[in-house]
Amino acid sequence: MNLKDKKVLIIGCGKSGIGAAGLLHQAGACPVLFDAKTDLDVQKIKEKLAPGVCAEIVLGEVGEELKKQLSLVVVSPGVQTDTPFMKQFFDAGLPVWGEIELAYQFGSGRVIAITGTNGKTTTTTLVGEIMKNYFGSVFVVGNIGNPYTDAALSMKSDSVTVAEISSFQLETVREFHPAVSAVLNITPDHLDRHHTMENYAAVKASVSKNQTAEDFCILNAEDPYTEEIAAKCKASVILFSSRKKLETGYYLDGDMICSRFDKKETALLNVHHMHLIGVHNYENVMAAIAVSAAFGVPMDVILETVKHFRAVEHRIEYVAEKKGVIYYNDSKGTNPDAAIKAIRAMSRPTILIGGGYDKQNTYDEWIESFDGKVKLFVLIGQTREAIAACARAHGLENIVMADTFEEALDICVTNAVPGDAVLLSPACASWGMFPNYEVRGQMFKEYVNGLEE
Ligand code: UMA
Repeated sequence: MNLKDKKVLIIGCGKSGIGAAGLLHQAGACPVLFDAKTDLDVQKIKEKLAPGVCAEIVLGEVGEELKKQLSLVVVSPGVQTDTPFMKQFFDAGLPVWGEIELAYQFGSGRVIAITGTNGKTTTTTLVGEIMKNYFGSVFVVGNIGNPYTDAALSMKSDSVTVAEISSFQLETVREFHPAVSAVLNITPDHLDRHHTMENYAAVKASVSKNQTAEDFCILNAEDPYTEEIAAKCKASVILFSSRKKLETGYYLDGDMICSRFDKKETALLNVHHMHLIGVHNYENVMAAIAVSAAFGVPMDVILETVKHFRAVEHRIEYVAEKKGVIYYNDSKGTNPDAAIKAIRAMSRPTILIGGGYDKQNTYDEWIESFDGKVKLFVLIGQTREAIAACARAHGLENIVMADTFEEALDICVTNAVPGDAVLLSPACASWGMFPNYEVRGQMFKEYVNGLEE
């Protein structure tokens, strides 16, 4: 679509909106940044725009006059699309693209897209590192925190884009076509937005909707939705499994990550020869190997990168040991499934901080996974009463409520003894108390690093 001199409405003045405005300005369009929040500081929004980028800023409501002038609507991932507000644009026959679609339309080169409920950031970062060790021009973008639109116009035909793509972002892609896609796993999350698991799984599966027989789609053999996705997918499907040896694909056999193609089994890597821990991480590594090999990177480059790769920030991240207590930041544990992985990785008696924004998840499986390790459960946020009720129903007694994050941290420090772990792994999004999980994790780390040795 030629957007020269065309008025484009961008919904959301967050990271994606700012990125989209920059791209549209450079493409010669007239971006209008809109946000539903009327109390935003217009000056501050302008300061976030890259130097030289101009955009009209509208808060609160989109007037009829403006609506008539629009050629395109670009939505930020946090904007729900099945609302009366969005319906007015669909009804007006306007094309509605997500920020990912906009970037894809203006970007160049080949794309790798990684989605899934958990493990996206670790896998995307690892694949990005592997690509950087083999190709000259690599961009790591998307839900990971770097808007795709920020990078799109710097891409060349030989560029490689490694994109972490969330279900929110997949709702509004149209022609987005990755050469290699991966769906790492699908477990309950964001049901407040997608309403049912079926909807959520269908949105995740749509990462491969434009792929063709020349492309590859990497899927987890143990995921209940894999068969369904594979049946609809036109790309070559490559499976990985942490539970069984596969006839074809990548799998864990004891401590070894192996592959089998054309009936030939190859032992690739002993999991003790890498820094990542936990079966969920072995799955992320297998997915990263599968993605990178399908993309054409030689196996020796892939394995060398995997061996040196360290855990990403906010994901079961070791923060410090203070007075014999080890502090772990798992602020990225924003749903029960991610939080289960973190508590499973703990080997010490653990004081666990949980709770936050209500995404209408259930907490039984998470609490069942504690396995006697949680000596004190400190709860915060909107979900704290629901989690406490669930924990009590599962026989957990040591529960305390905190009104603020600081209070929760103080409670942890007062109650921890040498040999314990304190784990921030809330199983809930941070919204309501923090702008995002990064800020929550940073606050945790700052507090811990400020404690006496
Ligand atoms: N807004 C509206 N109307 C709405 C909803 C939001 O105007 O109906 C406005 C808000 O007032 C706010 C702005 O939109 O000013 C925020 O937009 P956004 O929520 O899309 O957030 P961004 O800052 O653009 O960040 C988004 C992703 N956020 C979400 O999907 C919620 C970031 O993922 C991503 O890193 C960034 O784009 C760059 O691509 C974060 C995330 O929490 C990390 N993702 C979820 C997850 O991982 O579980 C999906």
